[in-house]
Amino acid sequence: MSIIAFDLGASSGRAILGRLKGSRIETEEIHRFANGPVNRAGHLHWDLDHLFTQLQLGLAKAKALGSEPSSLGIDSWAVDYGLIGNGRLLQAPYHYRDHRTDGMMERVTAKIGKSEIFGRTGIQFLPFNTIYQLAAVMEQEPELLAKADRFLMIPELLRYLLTGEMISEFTNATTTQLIHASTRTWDDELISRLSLKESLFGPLAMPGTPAGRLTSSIGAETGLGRVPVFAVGEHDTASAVAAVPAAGPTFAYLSCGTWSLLGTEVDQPVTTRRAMELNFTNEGGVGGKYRLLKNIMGLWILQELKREWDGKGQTYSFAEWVELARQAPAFAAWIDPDDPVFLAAGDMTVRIREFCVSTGQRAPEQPGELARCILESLALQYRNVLEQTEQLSGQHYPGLHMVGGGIQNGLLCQWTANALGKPVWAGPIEGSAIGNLAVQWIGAGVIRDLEEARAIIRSSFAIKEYEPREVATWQEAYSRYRNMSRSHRP
Ligand code: ADP
Ligand code: LRH
Repeated sequence: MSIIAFDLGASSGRAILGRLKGSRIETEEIHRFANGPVNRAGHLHWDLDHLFTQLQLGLAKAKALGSEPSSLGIDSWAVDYGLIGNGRLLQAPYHYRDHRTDGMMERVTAKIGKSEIFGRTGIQFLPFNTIYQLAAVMEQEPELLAKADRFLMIPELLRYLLTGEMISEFTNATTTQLIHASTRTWDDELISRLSLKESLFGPLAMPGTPAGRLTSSIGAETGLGRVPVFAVGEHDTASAVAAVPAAGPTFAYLSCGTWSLLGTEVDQPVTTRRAMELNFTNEGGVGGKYRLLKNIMGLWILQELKREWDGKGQTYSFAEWVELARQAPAFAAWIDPDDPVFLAAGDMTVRIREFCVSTGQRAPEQPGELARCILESLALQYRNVLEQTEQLSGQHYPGLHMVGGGIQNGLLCQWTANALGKPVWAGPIEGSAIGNLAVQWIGAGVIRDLEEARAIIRSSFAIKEYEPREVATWQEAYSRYRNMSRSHRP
């Protein structure tokens, strides 16, 4: 019996068919498609129609393969949402990198202090958190909020189109920065202090709960019938963390895709002053856990560099970019990948060069030099954030689990091991989709719990170990990187 995971990343989406054979998971990628922002009247949006069409195509492919899925689940990137009025989507969802939120976080936190927001929600301050997006709508498009009667996040919107039911999901909801960290439900006080309607925010389903069935029309169109749909860890990072093949409760992970999410799993949120100063987050996890982690800008910078050079007619695949980086001189220049200058879409070459010049470094010029600068900087920043995770959790991690599409970049995995002076265990690549499948099986009672799911994942997928090399050289590089990034930050 198969089940389907739809995993929608910021750069690509996929449908993965999963089967559990004894205590072994088998997966088959049946559909993959490109995803990205669309520019409409000067604003960045997501094309929900495109995503929905791709979901339907995925279902059709499952049927064509003779599969009769017993359930499906959808996960996607966090924070983005749509507003529903009279059952209809009022506007294409905005992309979290759209500029309409510029300055909104500062405005909201001037009214409700940062310590209060963090104390209540435990969520990191990112300028695109839903709370600041909604504050922007309130200022810029109040008529839209007046018409809205329901708020749904991306997987929930798609689930609604598939099933006709509007159900919010806990892990993704935490990324709005509107969920109370200890009650694990909408923070009505915070919501009303923002002058938002409490009625917009519906009841929350926990990962692994049934959330409707395909409507009869979609069931008939696809020929699959009224397949049950689960609420899974609908935040892709929650699904990715669920799939980390760790053997015990104490582990560190890096979910490596468009973003790099590095941290650990905890039983209770860490909402100390230090956690706030380091801008860590406590996002809701699968199995009642919290994900204590930090966002690192990640391979987004390389994706945008690639897109820019593609546009200039110099087209390289990711594998070629990695090769170019390998051949470029080592430790020539670094960026602080988390500098806000790298957040927005657009040309990265000039921003990287300007960053290097402003920090007294020689600016990289050639594609390989630029790629090397990004990848070395990411590896060094991973060490920095792993040390911060250890500080906050009081735990020591013997190595780092890496999951996600970014682990296809073996050079980055090796450099991460070198920078940490610890081994990296890379796998599985499709972490989010596998976590999505696992939560459906837990919901169906086929897998007992998260611990059993991780044991099954551990024995089902190849995990590649990278032993640290050139540790002394990287240690010295790390000291210089820290001085560079410390002196740059205000
Ligand atoms: P998301 O789910 O956020 O869209 P993925 O997990 O699919 O992201 O990871 C995408 C990243 O994986 C790309 O930015 C790229 O850097 C990296 N990547 C993909 N394919 C390869 C490859 N063949 N070699 C090296 N890196 C790759
Ligand atoms: C990764 C991710 C991350 C969020 C960002 C918006 O795909 O979900 O966890 O912070 O996208």
